[in-house]
Amino acid sequence: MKLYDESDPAPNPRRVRIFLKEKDIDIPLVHTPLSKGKHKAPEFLVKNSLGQLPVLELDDGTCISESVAICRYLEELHPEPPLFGSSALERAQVDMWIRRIEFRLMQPVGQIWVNTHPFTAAVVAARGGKQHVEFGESNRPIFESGCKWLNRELEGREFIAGPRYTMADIVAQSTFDFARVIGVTIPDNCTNFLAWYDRVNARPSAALDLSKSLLKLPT
Ligand SMILES: N[C@@H](CCC(=O)N[C@@H](CS)C(=O)NCC(=O)O)C(=O)O
Repeated sequence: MKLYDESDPAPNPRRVRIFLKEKDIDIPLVHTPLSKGKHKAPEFLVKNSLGQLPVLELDDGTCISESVAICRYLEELHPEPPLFGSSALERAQVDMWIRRIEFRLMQPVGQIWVNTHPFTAAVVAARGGKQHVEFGESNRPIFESGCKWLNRELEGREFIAGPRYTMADIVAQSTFDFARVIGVTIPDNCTNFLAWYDRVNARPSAALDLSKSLLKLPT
C-alpha cells in the first residue's frame, strides 16, 4: 500500500497524513508535486482520472481517491482509536459534520484560492482558464458567516462532532490551516472556534510543515 501525497499546506493530502499519525499507521508516501504537474500526467490519471491528490494505491494496484474515503478504508483496517464514531449515531454525526465543513467552509476557501490568489493565477491560465476574482471575493463573507455559525455550534462542545476528536476535526483543521496560509483568517470574535483550533493544534498530529512550500504563513 502507498499514498500519493503532496506536502503541506495541500489540505486534502494533509487530512490523510494527520489521520495516519492519529492512528499510528505507517504507509510509504510517494511525493507527487502539484507544481510539476505530476498529478495530470497520463500515468497518474490512470490512478485518479480527476488528476487530484491524495490517492491510496493498494498492493494489487487498486486505487482509492478522495481523502475521506481513503481514511474510511483505513479506519476499517485499523479501528482503534475510532475516528469515524463508535455507534450508528456517532457515525452519522461525524458524517454530517464532514459534509457541513466541506460544503460550508472548505468550498469558499477553495474558491478564494482558485479565483483570487496570485499563486493560482498562472496555473489557471496554463489550463486555459481565468480567475473570476469578483466571484472569488464573494466567498470571503460566506466563509466568515460559516465561521460564525461554527463558533455558535462549538459553544460548550470540545470537538466538532461531540466530545471526542474525529475525522470531522481533521477535515476542519486542514481547511483552516490552508485558509490561514492563503491569508484567510478566523474572525477574532469566534472565541469557541479559536479555542477548538488551539485544542486540535496542540495534538502531536497537527504540526504544519511549510519548509517545502513556496507558500508561507502571512506574518
Ligand atoms: N475531494 C478531494 C479533493 C482533492 C483535491 O482537490 N486535491 C488537491 C490537492 S489539496 C489537488 O489535487 N488539486 C489539483 C487539481 O485539482 O488539479 C479529496 O478530498 O481528496
